[in-house]
Amino acid sequence: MKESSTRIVAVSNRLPIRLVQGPEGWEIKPGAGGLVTALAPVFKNRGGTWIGWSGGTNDADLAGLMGPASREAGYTLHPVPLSAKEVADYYYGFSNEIIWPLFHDLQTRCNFNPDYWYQYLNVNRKFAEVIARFSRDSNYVWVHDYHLMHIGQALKDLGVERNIGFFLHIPFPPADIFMKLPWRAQILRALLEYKLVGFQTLRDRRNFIQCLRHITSDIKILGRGPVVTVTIGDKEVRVGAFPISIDYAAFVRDAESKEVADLAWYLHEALPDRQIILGIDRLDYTKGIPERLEAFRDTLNRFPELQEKITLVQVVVPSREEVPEYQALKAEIERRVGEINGQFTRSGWVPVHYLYRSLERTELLAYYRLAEIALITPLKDGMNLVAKEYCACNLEQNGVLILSEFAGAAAQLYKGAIMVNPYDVEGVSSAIHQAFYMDKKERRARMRKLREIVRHRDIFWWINIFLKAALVRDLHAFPAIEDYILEFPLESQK
Ligand code: GDG
Repeated sequence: MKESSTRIVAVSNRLPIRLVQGPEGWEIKPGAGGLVTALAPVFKNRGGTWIGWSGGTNDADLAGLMGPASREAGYTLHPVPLSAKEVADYYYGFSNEIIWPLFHDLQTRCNFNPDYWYQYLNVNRKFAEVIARFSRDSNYVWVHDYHLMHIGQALKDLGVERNIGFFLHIPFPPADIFMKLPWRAQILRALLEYKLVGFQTLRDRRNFIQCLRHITSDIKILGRGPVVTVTIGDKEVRVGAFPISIDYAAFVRDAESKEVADLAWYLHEALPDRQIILGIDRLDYTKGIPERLEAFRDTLNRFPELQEKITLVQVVVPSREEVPEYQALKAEIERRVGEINGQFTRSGWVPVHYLYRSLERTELLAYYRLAEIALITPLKDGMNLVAKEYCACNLEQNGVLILSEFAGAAAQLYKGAIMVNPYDVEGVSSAIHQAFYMDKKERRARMRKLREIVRHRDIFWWINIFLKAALVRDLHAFPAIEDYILEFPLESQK
């Protein structure tokens, strides 16, 4: 199979589109996620197909819209129709009440309901049927993320042979956590039905291989470096670490625009003589928002001289709002914001500016440009693209990135960022203090380093290395160990 000309079939839980209710019924608009933006030009060049759920539960309404939407996108879209019950048990249930918390090391939040598992199998089989129908054996089928770990197995059960690879966007947990999953062996065996399994970091890959050792002793690892070959019996699977990234050039270009520059100036003018600390997260308990607010409160208590000199702008993007756990998290965040502002606000200074909404791209980039400090402290995160986007947009190179040790991005960015344990309230607050007083020279040196890494290892590089690992016959042709697979050394060296 040739790398450059192989037609790709991308498969993800959601199609890269948004459904919008227009005056004459549903309208389809292009999606805006990083993966869509990255894959779209590649697909346009070599042709491609995207398979996924439309986001609705009445696909009959959409049937006539997919053709025009595909023509507009430049690649073909095929929806996998799902009923409300399937969405409830496969998506909200198995994916988001079991795999999401478990893979972020939060096993006490898991609801191991067996019905969810059966529905997960059922929906993965439905995806496999659509793949079987709309792909050929000369295609490369690239499956994305934790909702669809069983597709390789489902295709095999259907007797369909494809060159198929999988990329996990979230972390893979250590064995003592993963082994709590009642369906652990089935999931591991299903993942071995892919020809390539990709993770964000070496840490995730090591966890995966350790879990495999729990279900079999007949395992060999061949090779070294970012991609290795795992053999189990007569099965051979490539397993690699491929840190996802952003379209660096597009972020720089847009951040340079007059619109973004003007808005950044205007927003900062409203908060003169202060350093702005920025937090941007989807509403999710993995992002460590309450812990971060505690650290900010601690900063104001322990370093009172910083009062009126720092402002935390915390953007929380609404997500999974119909789930009670997320409603409770929102209430908790709002309670803490209220307490901090109640305690510290002075005339002309409100310590926390809290925005509960999604920002337009221009506004998002303006905040990235203007913030002197980015405070990115997830409890655990596959990668965290916000960290990379902040660096790309920091054109003046005067920003400081404070980053969680438990974000996948730590492996690449730890040398330029101030690294923190998000559970360590005083550690994070000391990092804020350090960032506040960091001089221009050090800021510039660190930010340069960070931007260089993100520029060099952008989203196009990511697509290329994944496809190379999937399609080269001989892994010796694969690049040797390079900076991108460095691991964050937890205690030894910071
Ligand atoms: C999963 C993994 C992994 C955020 N707020 C706004 C907005 N965003 C955009 C950001 C960024 C994206 O959303 C968030 O990406 P993250 O990587 O931070 O997080 P997840 O959504 O949890 O994604 C993660 C990722 O997959 C990719 O593999 O990095 O670890 O959990 O691109 O810019 N965009 C706009 N307005 C906002 O208010 N327009």
